[in-house]
Amino acid sequence: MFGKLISYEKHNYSIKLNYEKKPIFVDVISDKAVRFYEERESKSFAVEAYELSSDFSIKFDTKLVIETKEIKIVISDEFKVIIYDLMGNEILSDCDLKASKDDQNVDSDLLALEGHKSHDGEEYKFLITKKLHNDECFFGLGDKTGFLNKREYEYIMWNTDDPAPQVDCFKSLYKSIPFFIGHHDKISYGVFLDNTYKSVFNMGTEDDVFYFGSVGGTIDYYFFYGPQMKDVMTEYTNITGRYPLPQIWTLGNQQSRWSYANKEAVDEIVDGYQKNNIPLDVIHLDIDYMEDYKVFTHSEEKFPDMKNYIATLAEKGIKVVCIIDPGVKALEGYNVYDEGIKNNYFATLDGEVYHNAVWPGDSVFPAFTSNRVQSWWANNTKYLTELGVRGIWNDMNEPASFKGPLPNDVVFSSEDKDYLHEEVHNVYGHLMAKATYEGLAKTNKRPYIITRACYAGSQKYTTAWTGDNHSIWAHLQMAPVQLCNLGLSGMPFVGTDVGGFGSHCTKELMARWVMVGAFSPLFRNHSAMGTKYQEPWQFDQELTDIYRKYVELRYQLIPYYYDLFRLHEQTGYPVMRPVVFNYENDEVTYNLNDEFMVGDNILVSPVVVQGERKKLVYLPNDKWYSHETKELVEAGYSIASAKLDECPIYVKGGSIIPKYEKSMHIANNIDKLILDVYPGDGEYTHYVDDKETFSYQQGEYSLYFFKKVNEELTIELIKDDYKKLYKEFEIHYQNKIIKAKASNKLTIKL
Ligand code: MIG
Repeated sequence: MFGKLISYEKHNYSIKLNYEKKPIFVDVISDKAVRFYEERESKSFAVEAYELSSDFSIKFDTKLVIETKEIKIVISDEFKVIIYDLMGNEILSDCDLKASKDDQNVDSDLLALEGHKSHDGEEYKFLITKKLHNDECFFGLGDKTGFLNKREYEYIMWNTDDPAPQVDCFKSLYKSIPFFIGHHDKISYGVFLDNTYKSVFNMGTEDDVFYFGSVGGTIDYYFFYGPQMKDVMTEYTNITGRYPLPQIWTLGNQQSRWSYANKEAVDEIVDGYQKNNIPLDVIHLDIDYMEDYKVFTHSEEKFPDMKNYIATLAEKGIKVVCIIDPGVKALEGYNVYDEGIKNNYFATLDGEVYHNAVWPGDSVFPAFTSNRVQSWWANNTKYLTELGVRGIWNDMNEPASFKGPLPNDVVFSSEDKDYLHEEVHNVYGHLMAKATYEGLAKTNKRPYIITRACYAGSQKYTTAWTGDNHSIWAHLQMAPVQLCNLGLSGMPFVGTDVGGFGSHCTKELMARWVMVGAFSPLFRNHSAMGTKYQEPWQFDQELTDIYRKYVELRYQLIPYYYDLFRLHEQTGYPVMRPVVFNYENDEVTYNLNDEFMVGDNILVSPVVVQGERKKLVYLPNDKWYSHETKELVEAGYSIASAKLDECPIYVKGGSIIPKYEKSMHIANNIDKLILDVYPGDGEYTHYVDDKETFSYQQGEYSLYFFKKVNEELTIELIKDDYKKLYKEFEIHYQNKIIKAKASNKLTIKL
């Protein structure tokens, strides 16, 4: 493909390798991040800009050797790349052994008769084959099904809405995040293939190699060195961006259903929550609030005087989020359609506006690739924000369509080029979220968007949910792993439909799901039309009480979550993470599917199997205390009690966890902060701002530093640019409660 390496040139700090057949470029971005690429045919959708590092050396004879302060890269003929750390460990290396994609000697036509496929049948434009290390594990890759460790599975990046219950053998789901973390010999690294065409990630179904490649576009991939996963996440999100701090209420409990189709239905839900004393912050309106499924309309019949109604809900502490699909009803006289037609905003095929069908029937699709279309869509969101809607839920943006998939050659035009569907399919949801972000940002509040489809870098604009799961145990088992892998793919604000979307939810499943849901960054109960209603009180009193218990716990932990979002914005670390993220030298964690961590301090080991009332818990080597009893629990395996209302939760020794008092809604101003302190020495930085606007980006925030040494806790205000500070601290330590009036520096004897 490339031939011999002949020479190299340096332009600024970008390196061009002249091969016999075609050149390759190498950008050293930091000591740990390097990009390898062919000249691109179009711009990147994920990466906006980066600076080049100048801090590296180059040697060339027949091979080009680049050395940074952390890694050594050897590039030779046929664009063969080997990357070492400075101890000489081989981290990632191209392999001469080629993947055997097409060698399966089977009659695929015959297999197809019974609905089987011999292989995916794609012609890949390039496949990059890497050596698989004996103990290598893979994480990330977006929302793919299956387990935490992706080794020995093959995935296809092609945003897909498949309503069948999603199981391990699914190759594609709604999202395409072509980024993974590899881990072997106690070293972590990351690879990001920035290619939006249909791509394959084969993580070792063929013995000694793994490979990735795409049906179109160009080779363009980044390597990120660890050696720890934390470093990899920081490097990857330096390139693709991070989730900006959310408004704090978005961390609260959210209730949805397809659909609460009128005002009465919504009132019933709000009342139900109130009567049952379960905290709630958000109600979601699914497609039926619209008039004939026309986006940026509402049904005046179902929601009379909607603006006023939303204001009444706001007084009760409830925010409204509305769904918006990309498909625009093709109907003359409907302003969104008319404007789009007049200005050529819609995708075309053979020069005509392209039609397919979605909820509104005959529909057309905005070309979000264009900046003009983005701004138009952004302005359209005003329709909702002026009604008082506080967030937008983007669905069907794979894009999904009822009359067969969009053909590959549908054209999405833009100011710089006409893109074909095959190139921008995987970024359609990403671009829709970007446009929506632009619209919501005009309200001067931090935008809240939830998307189903996305691409690498979508975390700059949006949260995500995992789409149409089912109320089945397999999907509860998948929930933490899927969310953890999304976190390791740069998306920190993610959740599943709590209780499951399709199928009827049982009481026991709901009890177990809320234990996972209450710890998921995005905490929303949602279910499909025709399935059992699954608001907490639809089961029985016992379940209602269990649900309340975990929602209350979530509300107490809100400041801890908010701090983790702040940490994410600074480092790229996920909020909810697999145990391996914090304990990557512990091999047990590589395949630990039924436990997860929230930050560095809290480990949750939920029951995800029907009928279980005991849980086999694994605690990595550290000091752990039961959150419930505060007792010390030995590291390693143990069996915890897990009655229907019990979820084993552990807190690391030395933790200082900030908590709020129980409340029915999340408030922006809080006078009292509780510090839940555990034996051992530790420290913690706590972040406070207005929880709603962008002023923190101008430095308007405060920081507290908590430190525990022996039996003494100090609380110090180390930055005070946000003026509404706490008035009181309440320290919970073992079985003591100590109250203290706030001041700039406090020392408390425990
Ligand atoms: O074809 O808007 O995943 O959450 O309730 C179904 C109706 C369309 C799919 C979403 C789901 C939502 C439903 N939507």
